[in-house]
Amino acid sequence: MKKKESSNPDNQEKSQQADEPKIEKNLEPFRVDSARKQLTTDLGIKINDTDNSLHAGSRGPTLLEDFHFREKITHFDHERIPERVVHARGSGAHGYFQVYKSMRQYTKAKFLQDPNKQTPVFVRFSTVAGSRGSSDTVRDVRGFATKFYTEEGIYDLVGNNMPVFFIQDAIKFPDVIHAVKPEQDNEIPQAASAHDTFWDFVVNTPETAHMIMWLMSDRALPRSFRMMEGFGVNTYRFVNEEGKAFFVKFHWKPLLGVHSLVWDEVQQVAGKDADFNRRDLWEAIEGGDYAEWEFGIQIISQEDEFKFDFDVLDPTKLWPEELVPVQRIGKLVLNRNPDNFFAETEQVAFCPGNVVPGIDFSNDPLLQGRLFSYLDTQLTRLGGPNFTEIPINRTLSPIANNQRDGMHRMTINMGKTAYNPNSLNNDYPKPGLNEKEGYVHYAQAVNGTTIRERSESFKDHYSQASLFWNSMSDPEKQHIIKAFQFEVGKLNSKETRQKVVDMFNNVDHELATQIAKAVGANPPTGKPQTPKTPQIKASKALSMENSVKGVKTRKIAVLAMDGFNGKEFSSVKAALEAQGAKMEVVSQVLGSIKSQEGEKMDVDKHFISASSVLYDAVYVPGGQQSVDALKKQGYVINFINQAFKHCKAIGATNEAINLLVETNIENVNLADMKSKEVVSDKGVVTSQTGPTSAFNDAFILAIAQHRHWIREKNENIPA
Ligand code: HDE
Repeated sequence: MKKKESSNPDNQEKSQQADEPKIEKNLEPFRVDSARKQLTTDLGIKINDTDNSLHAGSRGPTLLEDFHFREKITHFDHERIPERVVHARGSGAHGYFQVYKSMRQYTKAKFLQDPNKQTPVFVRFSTVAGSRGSSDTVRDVRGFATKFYTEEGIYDLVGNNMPVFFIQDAIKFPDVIHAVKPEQDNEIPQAASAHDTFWDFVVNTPETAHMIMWLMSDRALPRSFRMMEGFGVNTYRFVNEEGKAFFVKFHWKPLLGVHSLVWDEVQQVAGKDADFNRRDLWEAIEGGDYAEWEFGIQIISQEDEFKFDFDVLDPTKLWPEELVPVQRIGKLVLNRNPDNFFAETEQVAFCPGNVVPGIDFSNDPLLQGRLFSYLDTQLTRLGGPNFTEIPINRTLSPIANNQRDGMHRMTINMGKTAYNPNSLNNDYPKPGLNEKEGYVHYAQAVNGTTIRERSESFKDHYSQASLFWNSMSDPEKQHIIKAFQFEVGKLNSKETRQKVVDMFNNVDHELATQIAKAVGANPPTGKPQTPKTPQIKASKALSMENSVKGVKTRKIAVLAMDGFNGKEFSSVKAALEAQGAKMEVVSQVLGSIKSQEGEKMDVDKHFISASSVLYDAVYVPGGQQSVDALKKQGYVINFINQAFKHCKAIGATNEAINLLVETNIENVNLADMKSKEVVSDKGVVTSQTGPTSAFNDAFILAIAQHRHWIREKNENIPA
């Protein structure tokens, strides 16, 4: 693997251009490298022994005067801060954002004007329900929070990888989170929605229907943070220089496309590598494969507010791209890993209320509540109101105000006055010194009586849930059915199981029927609530099948033992790596293996530590001795069976075709594979005489498909 970006001169150059103006400016003074330094206390006293505390005699009691011991233990005792109440487990990275062309038509936000300008960002991805130490690959929503260090101050876009939310009003947030978190008596289950309290909440809260469809889909099992869409979810406003406002929704579109794992696979990954998504992001950036997204906006003019069959303020509704196209207006690149997880990823604090001039809020009742919650929770988590002084949270813009004191205050404010208006300091810091630059809230006309009531226009809960279902490909539909069957099958309450069936009958009758079949519930009989006639019946943008496909950064396992065909391996490796794929040699033990030509090759992983579920595809080169040895390994047979079951591309050349015969893979044309030159059938690609360019091309194409769902029709693979 290539060295970390920051220590690789080529990449360093890229990143230096990228970071103007630099967040480094903020972080550099705080970075401490202890190389070649003597150990000291926090007060700078040099220390000679940190292994033995001070005793009265070598077998005597420890002495309280040992300040080094006291300081070391005290600091350790207080190392933990409260984990986030939601989104506790996360992974972060630095990078930059650059707009393609000026957006002045819609917004005056300065970071969206100049295509030559790069704005530094820090992004944190997260799961929602699990604790800090939970596994990455669970069925859950993923957070996608971006901090823009703009010249006008901090702008936070705090989004998710699904475009809608469970509830319409923020006041229900504690309810939905209490329901999904582990149950309060025994704190079971960790990081899972498959339990009674969550589904009890769902069946009593019909507005969850649309979001539940997303959660039961493969979107909840991302292959990589780098292959995930992001959505601002809530409706915001853009405001331009003339004061004209537009409703806007935000999108992140990954350049690698949107791709997911499968349920059987994620359950195993959770055990084999709980850091699967975190490691993927870290290693990609370390290796110079920067993570990239395009920034998308959907605009609805204020005049068109009531033109749609959904309320633009309802966060359980998306704006179908066919009705409101996504304009791709810029690019996000993540190119630097943090230096210190705690200082950066753990201490970063996002808030949807952090906006810059040109970006404003709508009356979306979920957004309005969020504006309060983030700052409030961060006061506890980060120990008081001065967390904006923590390096990762500091703005790059100058700060001048009368906020003073509090726990952990770092700033030494000068002068005598800390109030406005004042005469003693000529009223500085002066509000409105430069009228043009101050944040002005959008002048919205507001009218209404105080009332606890949901708007009538928020009451259609099923049309878009059905739209989502109708937009899925057949394999995606099957996965959703299976997800429901798993989750609902875990419920102790038979009554709740029945209610799920009845509720989702309003989304699709066949879906509800299939759920009922597996969970011992009665088939749905209730009459579905008639959804409105939707403006569109299906949206292409919702199905992952229509996403960008490719092999860049895909991980391919090479199964080989002594005597493998080195020429074949080199040919496939060269072809795949030219497309940006990564290959790892997996063999019985670590060290090296020898090719039949007598050359040594390093082994990356051994059978004990590697698993098919950690790779996108598998290749087996020929070489009689190697293939004979592989055939004897149950591990190898299982590896290939699993790759087949999870619909991954499998490549085999020459004698290795005989290894496929020993596995349980079915419904591929093994006879042809043994007799014909190059065969590609349902993602299994073979070549009789070793790899040729035709084999390499076919194998690359098969990997680029991501998965070959057609194989799922056959479920008999024992893996
Ligand atoms: Fe959050 N959310 N949320 N949320 N949220 C938090 O803030 C909250 C919602 C999201 O990587 C908390 O600092 C309420 C929608 C992300 O640090 C907390 C409501 C969306 C992150 C909070 C919502 C999100 C959070 C917990 C309903 C997608 C992690 C820790 C009105 C648009 C940010 C913290 C990170 C974190 C409240 C709903 C995204 C408790 C009240 C909708 C990505 O303040």
